[in-house]
Amino acid sequence: MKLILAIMSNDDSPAVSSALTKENYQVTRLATTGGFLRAGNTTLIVGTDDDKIERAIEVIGEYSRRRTEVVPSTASYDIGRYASFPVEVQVGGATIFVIDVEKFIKL
Ligand code: 2BA
Repeated sequence: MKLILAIMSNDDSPAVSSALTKENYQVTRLATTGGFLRAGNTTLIVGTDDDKIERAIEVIGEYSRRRTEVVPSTASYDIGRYASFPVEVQVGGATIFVIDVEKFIKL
């Protein structure tokens, strides 16, 4: 058995969590904070059999893929007026650790 720790954005975690649950993985969601940005993110804990790890990683990747989104920039002064221009930002992505589980007990 192995334990997956998957850190992702708060926006992606509900979709990842429900996709995993639909495929019969057991999931625990933790509200976490990145040490560098000090912004909230989500860590999912998934304990599962060794042969189900690759599929779980696929599902996580499918719903938290790093992608580009176009958002309005903060307004700047241009052609005699303040205007907001769309800018491309990178969102999503997941950091995944897979750890061997020595013992798994449910009491
Ligand atoms: P990512 O590398 O995609 O990491 C996203 C979040 O995943 C991190 O949030 C942290 O919560 C977790 N994480 C990543 N690698 C980890 C590890 N080896 N151990 C434990 N947790 C880990 P933040 O710490 O807020 O970092 C946000 C983003 O800032 C990172 O995105 C990376 O692009 C950048 N970053 C992080 N530390 C950096 C540093 N020392 N110098 C420059 N950039 C850094």
